[in-house]
Amino acid sequence: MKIGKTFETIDPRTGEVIARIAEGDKEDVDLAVKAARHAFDDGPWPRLPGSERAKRMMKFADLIDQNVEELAALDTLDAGKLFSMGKAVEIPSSADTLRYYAGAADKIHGDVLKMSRDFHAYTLHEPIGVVGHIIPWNFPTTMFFLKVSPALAAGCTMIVKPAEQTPLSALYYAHLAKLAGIPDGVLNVVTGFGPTAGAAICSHMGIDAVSFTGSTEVGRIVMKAAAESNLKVVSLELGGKSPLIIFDDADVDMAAQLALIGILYNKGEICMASSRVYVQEGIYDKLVKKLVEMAKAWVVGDPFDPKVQQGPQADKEQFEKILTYIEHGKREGATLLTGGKPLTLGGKGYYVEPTIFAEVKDDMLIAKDEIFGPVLALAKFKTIDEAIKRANSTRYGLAAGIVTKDLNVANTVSRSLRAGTIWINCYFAFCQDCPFGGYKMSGFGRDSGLEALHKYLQVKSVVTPLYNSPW
Ligand code: TXE
Repeated sequence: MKIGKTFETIDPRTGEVIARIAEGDKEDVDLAVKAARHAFDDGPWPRLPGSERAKRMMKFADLIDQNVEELAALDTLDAGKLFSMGKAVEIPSSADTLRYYAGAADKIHGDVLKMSRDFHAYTLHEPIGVVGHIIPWNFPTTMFFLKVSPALAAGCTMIVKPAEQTPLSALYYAHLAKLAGIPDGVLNVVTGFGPTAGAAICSHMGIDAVSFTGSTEVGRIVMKAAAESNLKVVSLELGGKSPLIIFDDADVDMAAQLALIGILYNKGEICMASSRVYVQEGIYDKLVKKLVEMAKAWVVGDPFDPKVQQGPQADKEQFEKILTYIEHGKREGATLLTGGKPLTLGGKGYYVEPTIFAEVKDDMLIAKDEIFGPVLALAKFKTIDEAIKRANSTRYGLAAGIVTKDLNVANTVSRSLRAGTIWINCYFAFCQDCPFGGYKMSGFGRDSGLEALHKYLQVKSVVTPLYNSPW
């Protein structure tokens, strides 16, 4: 590191500097990889019994629980996330993610194979090696643990690069990992920018796999760098434009609630947001009336205030991107039902009104692009086939929701939608047991669930002839 080189991390409530953070670059990534390589090639971590790795991961989880208020406050300051939600849900559930994978650490095993010739053969599931995790700013804690926990359980060592907008909690987690007895070199955090520190991870010859969450554009760059360096294993969790389909038989209040939470949770900065809502014609007017009423009553403000439901967007760039899309929506002829303006509270901060557009056509930019903000695109449909076709008319495929009381409709539609997660009569029903990731340009590979553990393992076949058998 060039000594003293730092960057500012900004409080999105005010636009003011919170702290100056070490700006890691290629040299720092080299040092981190050296430490991780040594910890993997010669250190105890991959060689410990799974139960021993599990004990330390459990301790790590307990330390998170003991520091929950401070950790939630860091993510609120850095990313504008609701403090109440961080404290009650996101931080504790990340501790549970560690516990979930700790429970799997001593159950990693291969198979004995029934060979068609006279051999005894079995498979070993071995840690993939040194992993680079590149994480975004919208869920600094959740994403950190969705990536780090299965990799720790698998016996990997790693370098984590948090997003430049939200480096604070990741540094705290590195400190807690040390207190939990995770050996030196196993979990390395390098703070810095994408095109420097992030790019150095993707092209590093000493890294065996990279797990990336971020934009589709950068996902392409990551794959290219991996291909042009050492063909490291890549997994990508990218953007989304997820549809929520509400059928005529839905309960109006419940469906409106799901549509609202689906777009406003975490101020719309969530890759699985239900940013396109298709409503069947029979329920359309009632549903839209309810939804608009609820959006108007939604409380935007300081995310430390327990009454507030939506804080500021994570940074100025995202704030401006959202406002630009709102202008596109107006220009393209969608009907603005509510919202559509920035909110400056006391003249400061990156707040955006909950915004609903109706009569959105599938070829409008606000129906096609990921806005990553509190902006909903509503459209009316007549038949199931039309709903399926329009829901699938996107380059993305991360998630989708269906609201209906009819089991046949729910089953038919869920099989027809090309998306990695389908929620029926719920939305964001998320927990660490359930794999999540994308179809199409939303990426590939899964975070969460046992699938994520296997992302950090590789399979070795061991074959030996049976006694006296000719080979
Ligand atoms: O993403 P980037 P940005 C989407 C969302 C958002 C848009 C842009 O639509 O509005 O992307 O956000 C690192 N090599 N998502 O610009 O740049 C970067 O430092 C290696 C969806 O913030 O992709 C950060 O750690 N790494 C998404 C991470 O990539 C690089 C979450 C994400 O930043 C890099 C975030 C490079 N050349 C944004 N350039 C989701 N799927 O949840 C940047 N990075």
